[in-house]
Amino acid sequence: MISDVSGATERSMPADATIYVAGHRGLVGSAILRHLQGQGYRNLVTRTHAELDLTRQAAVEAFFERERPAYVFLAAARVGGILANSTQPAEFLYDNLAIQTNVLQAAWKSKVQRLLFLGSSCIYPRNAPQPLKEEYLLTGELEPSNEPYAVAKIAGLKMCEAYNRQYGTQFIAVMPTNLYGPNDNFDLETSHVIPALIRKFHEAVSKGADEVVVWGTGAPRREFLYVDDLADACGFLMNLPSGTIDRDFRQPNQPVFINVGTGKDMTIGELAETIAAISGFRGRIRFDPSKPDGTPRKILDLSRLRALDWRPKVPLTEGIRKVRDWYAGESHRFTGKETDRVS
Ligand code: GFB
Repeated sequence: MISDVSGATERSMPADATIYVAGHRGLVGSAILRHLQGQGYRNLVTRTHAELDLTRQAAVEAFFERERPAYVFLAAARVGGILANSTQPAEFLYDNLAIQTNVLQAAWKSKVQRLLFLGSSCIYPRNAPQPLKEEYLLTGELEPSNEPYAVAKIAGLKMCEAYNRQYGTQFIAVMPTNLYGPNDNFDLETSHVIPALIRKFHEAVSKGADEVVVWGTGAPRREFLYVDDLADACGFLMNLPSGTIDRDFRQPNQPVFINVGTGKDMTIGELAETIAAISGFRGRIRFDPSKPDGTPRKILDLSRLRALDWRPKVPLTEGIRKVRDWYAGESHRFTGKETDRVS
């Protein structure tokens, strides 16, 4: 291990290590990039989608051969909210399987020292006991509204396990709860609930509308994590001494993944009221039960992460205010319909 820039704490990734952040323009990748820059890392490698299409195997292998990153954060993915997941099952499977297969294989071949794969809390069975422990993986049926995405992410973390066991790689994975933050997708058809509601309430206030429609019944419960907290957890986990969470990674059935969340959840109805209050909206909130609710509850068990002494810092209302302010500054960009993207 090498000391960090200030020399204050020890960490595994040296300040001059070559670190590739895949998906650096997306919600998660951009937060990881900000975090690493803030920590003094100065050899960060990024490629836009136009520069490197991660679904093309030859291009990915050539990139890894040329750049030889020592560390990789794999945050590139096809992502979206409940509607995008159910209307584009082919893209959610194909893009995610292709991206992660190509990157993990190239990372192994080019001898990457450690890789962190981003999963999702939707990998857990729909009816698993709550809070969701890592060991509940593959103990029951998945939530149908995002089964293709979940299957791809489960394949990704199983690939991490398989490569670790067979080839001795150090691939770890995090399963974050629902995320929100700047640089999110604010398209009303394809986004997740927080950006959608920030946009809906912002537009209602600017236009003087007296009603905002919220999908579903308002009863499902979700846990929300500010993306900078996730980025902090990712940096923290990548810097753990080898063996801390991957001690048993060569043994069958030992999870290489770890949940990241806040341990607190709320109903979608409560979330809508919170965002309405922050936005200064005083009209009516109408629920539209013709839209899907998705999984009834999804709260993560954080025992493994807490045992490592990591905690999130940004309270929900503070995080929502930050995103609302960011969106207000950028809202001119979101007036039309955004196209879906792999970020
Ligand atoms: O965030 P969301 O799209 O994804 O929806 P999931 C969460 C809840 O918010 C659902 C409700 O019950 C939605 O019906 N909701 C209310 C809305 N109004 C809106 C709205 O205007 N837009 C959206 N999008 N939702 C995703 C998975 O599930 O969670 C992904 O589809 C991924 O694969 C992600 O795992 C973390 O929490 O239901």
